[in-house]
Amino acid sequence: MKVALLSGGVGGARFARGVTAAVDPADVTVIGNVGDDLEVLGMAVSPDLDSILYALAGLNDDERGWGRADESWRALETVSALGGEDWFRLGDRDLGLHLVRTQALRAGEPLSSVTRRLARAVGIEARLLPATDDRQRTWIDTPAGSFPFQEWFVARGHRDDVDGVRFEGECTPAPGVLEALGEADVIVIAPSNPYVSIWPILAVPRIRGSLRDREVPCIAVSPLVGGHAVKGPADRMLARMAGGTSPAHVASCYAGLIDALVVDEADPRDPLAIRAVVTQTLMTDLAASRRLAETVLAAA
Ligand code: FO1
Repeated sequence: MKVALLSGGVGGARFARGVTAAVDPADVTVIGNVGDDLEVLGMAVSPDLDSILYALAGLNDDERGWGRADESWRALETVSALGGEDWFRLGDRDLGLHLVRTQALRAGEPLSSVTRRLARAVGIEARLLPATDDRQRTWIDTPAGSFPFQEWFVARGHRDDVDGVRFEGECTPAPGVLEALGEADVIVIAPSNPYVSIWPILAVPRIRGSLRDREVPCIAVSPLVGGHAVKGPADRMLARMAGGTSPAHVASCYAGLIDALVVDEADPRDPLAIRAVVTQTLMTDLAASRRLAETVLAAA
């Protein structure tokens, strides 16, 4: 079964790992969000692609949810001591990846090509693609002003309420993205924050068009458990921007694009305009991620 998975960072990366355990990884294409990419200390950082890459390679830090396991922070200590930019924490091992990517991008290599090389180098069998090779940046509109995504998320600790989300950049899909969506037997939207992880992918017009015109099922997994985000601000954003945190509110983020929504047993069983699949969605370990992926794929 060929799977095309749209994914953000932490939750999406965990789910992606489950999908590659549930089916042949060679049949999986993960299309990652790049709206939260940023430049730190002159380096090009793609946090969501990296979370997925580290998770698929088994190199991720499970507790933190981002970055690498067995990380050290010596370079960052030096940066801090020298009064450098240290609000976005890059670990020593992580830095190595950013150096390689930044050099390649500066030499003119597209992000999708560098990502393919990095994924191969860490032994990933699945295909990992950025949604676009173009520069895309997510902006968050709040009562305190508009902020680039990571400034709101990390520097301000996502404390500001969100009035709106915007995506800067006119983007076309990265090579392979439309093909993966066209060849898939099922398209899956990972349990990621709809607004800041999945919407940037859907903001690429031809990706949205491909989902709208799909001939195969598209199934989204809700990132909420009992109306609460496992991590991050998705519940607050849904309450404010969609008017609530029920499965219907989550589904409204993907109107016209999905055929089913996978929701947790702890969520209300209100009738949905689309099919609801009820299961345990909390991914406490790899076995739980795999079980969730199997349930999602069986629902296709
Ligand atoms: N998240 C934080 O909350 N604080 C950080 O300092 C931080 C650094 C970081 C470095 C590399 C990386 O790949 C991710 C990092 N993240 C950090 C996570 C990231 O900001 C978010 O999880 C995603 O952008 C949202 O999906």
